[in-house]
Amino acid sequence: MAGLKRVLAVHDISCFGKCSLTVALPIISAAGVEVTVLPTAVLSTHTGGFEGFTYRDLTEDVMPIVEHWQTLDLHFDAIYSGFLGSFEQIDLVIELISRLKSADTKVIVDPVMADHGELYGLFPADFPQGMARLCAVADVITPNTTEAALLLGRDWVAPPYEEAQVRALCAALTGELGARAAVLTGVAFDDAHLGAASYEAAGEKFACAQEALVPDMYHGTGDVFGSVLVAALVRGATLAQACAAAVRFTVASIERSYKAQTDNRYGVDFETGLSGLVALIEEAKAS
Ligand code: PXL
Repeated sequence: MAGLKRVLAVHDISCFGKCSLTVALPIISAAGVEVTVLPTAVLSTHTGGFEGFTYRDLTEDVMPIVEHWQTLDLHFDAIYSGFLGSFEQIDLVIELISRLKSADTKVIVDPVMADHGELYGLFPADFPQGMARLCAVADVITPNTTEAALLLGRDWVAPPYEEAQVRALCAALTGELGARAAVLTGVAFDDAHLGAASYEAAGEKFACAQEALVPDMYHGTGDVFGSVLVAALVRGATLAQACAAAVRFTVASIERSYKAQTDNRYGVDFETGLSGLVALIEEAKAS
């Protein structure tokens, strides 16, 4: 009997600030997909712009949780990893993927570590090399342009970009890192639009999804984007369709927060869009 599709989300819980598991869980569930969570750490807030946050590392709990699940013979349609706090956690995620993946499990890795040309201050300079090892076992990786540059050992180039430049970067992410497909976020071809590009190495399929730019920056948008992408893929969308749905949902969430002028650190209003998420994904699948 076919039940709900099931995603394993491996991220921290940032208790306040709407990112990581507090975003992945509601969004993927609202898309009609069951979510199993593996929290890698518990923080009082995310690390973007807050001082004095707490950080409870859960590295020691990861393998016992995985070993228990192995006794239950669970099946995951996707494994989705995000923010990881250490090299040890990167290795544990590589190990848990090899233990929990079935032949039809899609592995989506968001190599969260940098933005706007800078590696986040809490990571050592060689962290991108560890993330590159995790990307090698992924079906889809979802770096922003800064993370892409760091993963490939290149200098970051600020937007706007030429389409050929973005396509070449996506091809390098798959060709040099070993992931089957890449979704590059933070892609802009002019000053008025922002979106993402997707590339599948098999068949060299390249597509771009762009929406009107909202002139402000909010935390947690990468996790909103990744969660919709994962949910859409599990619901049978192609990579290009999933990417278009994720861009649309994320930009609409940003627009609501921009209109409400809420604190940028507090995340975006994705909640208002949840009731329309299944329709949005199905619309993207039909186009
Ligand atoms: O949104 C990614 C993310 C997840 N978790 C933590 C973070 C960040 C981004 O800064 O700090 C703890």
